[in-house]
Amino acid sequence: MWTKERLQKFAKEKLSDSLLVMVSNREPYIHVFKEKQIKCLRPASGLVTALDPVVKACSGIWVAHGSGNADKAVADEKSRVVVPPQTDKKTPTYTLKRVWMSKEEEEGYYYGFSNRGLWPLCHMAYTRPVFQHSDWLHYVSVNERFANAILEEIEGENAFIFIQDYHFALLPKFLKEKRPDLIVAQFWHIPWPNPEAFRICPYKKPILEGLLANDLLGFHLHYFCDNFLDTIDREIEARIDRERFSVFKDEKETLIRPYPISVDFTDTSSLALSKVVKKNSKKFKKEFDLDDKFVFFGLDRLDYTKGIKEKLLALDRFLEKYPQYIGKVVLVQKGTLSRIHIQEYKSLNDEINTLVEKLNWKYSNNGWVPVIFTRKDLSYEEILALYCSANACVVSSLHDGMNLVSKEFIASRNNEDGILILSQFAGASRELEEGAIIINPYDTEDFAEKIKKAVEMTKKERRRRMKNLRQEVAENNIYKWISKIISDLTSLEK
Ligand code: GDG
Repeated sequence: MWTKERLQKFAKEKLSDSLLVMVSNREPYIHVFKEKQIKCLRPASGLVTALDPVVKACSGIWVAHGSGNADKAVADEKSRVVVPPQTDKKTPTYTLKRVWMSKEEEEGYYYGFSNRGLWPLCHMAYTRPVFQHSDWLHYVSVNERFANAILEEIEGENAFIFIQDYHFALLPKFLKEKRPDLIVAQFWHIPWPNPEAFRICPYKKPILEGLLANDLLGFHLHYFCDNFLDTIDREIEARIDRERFSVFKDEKETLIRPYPISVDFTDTSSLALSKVVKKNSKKFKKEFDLDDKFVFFGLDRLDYTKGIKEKLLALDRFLEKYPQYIGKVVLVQKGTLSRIHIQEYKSLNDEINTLVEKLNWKYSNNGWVPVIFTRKDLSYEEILALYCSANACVVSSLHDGMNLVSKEFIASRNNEDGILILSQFAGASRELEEGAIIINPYDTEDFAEKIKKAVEMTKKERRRRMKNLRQEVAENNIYKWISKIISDLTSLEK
């Protein structure tokens, strides 16, 4: 079984001769002004939880966009800061190097090309991608700036560079042009679409050439790897080696590999047993009046790929068909505000408000309403309290690379009870199909039937399924994910 400790030892051994450089858009520690003081916060992110111990173990460098309002105030003249703030000599630390951006650049690179272009291009949710040339130019220049920041830090040293996500499709090429000796890997956290969908992108060639500068390119699923290889086949002059599962472009090889991401099962499951989570569970049960109800819980960023509208429509159909459940079930849905500068996200927010209002008006009965919708910022302990207070978690994504909510829910169910309703279009459904109730979020009739199935499932059947799911996530945890990548990355060196 992979644990944080085993991973730290493994990473230290494997990466001992080279510097490890992690690259992501979002930073692992953020400095903000709060009541005239500077506070160092850790953004809630599964990825940071997984990668932070590795960078610590290797005393590496993390390069990310400095987005906190006090980030500049604490950084040195080379935009660096040591994290986490050292409390004693024993605490392992590493260097966080911040890359600065103007508002205009952030608008073009992040909100524009990354999230109005690549995000809808890669997710089959029928939201049309927007490609603006000015956004593309910002995307290019920000990728170049990250490359320069990395190169400045690793001057004269051997290094492994591990890049996260679709914000940096060009970065591998910028790095390799100046330092062909570097070992560069990238993980693409979202789906890779089929060639028909990808071919509309006006910048497809530089994107593919950028990605092929990687030595290793990872996706969540084998299926996304296949889509990527098919896209290369269609769009670029390169040789695909199906045996080695790699691409040769100008004699340079890029390995393409599936690595299904996961969660820290042990930490999540023990935190779910803590006093603070129990206290929060009680608080929510009282505040939302959850006692004696069958509670469904949903946790999604407010994103059109997450199928939140479809979830509400299915609940509506369920109550319409089975009115005996009016007053007896409730959906607690947390919607985390996201990318709200983008028009499609604003409109989605409005549509969801209208739907919730409509549903609650239609069925309200003696103070009971079917949907409790909250946008409140919640701590991880509060999220876990909601996972623990629910009878079932509903993940209805229209398309999702993996979906960590489904795995966190499973990890938090120490009582080995609880139901996961999971979209067949979330990457997680490949590993979890044995224990979850699988739905097609577009099929409202069937989705409503599956809600009924969940409410009526026997305890014995629930436990059989949850046991199965817990075994799967415990074994295939986040530390296994990163250890496999490190292992493949270091084997490239030889
Ligand atoms: C992308 C891919 C892939 C949410 N609200 C709060 C909060 N969260 C946390 C959850 C979970 C995470 O955010 C969401 O992760 P997902 O995987 O579900 O979705 P994306 O954000 O779209 O992530 C996805 C992932 O990358 C990793 O590769 O699985 O497919 O789209 O951890 O708990 N956490 C806290 N408060 C909130 O209000 N503390």
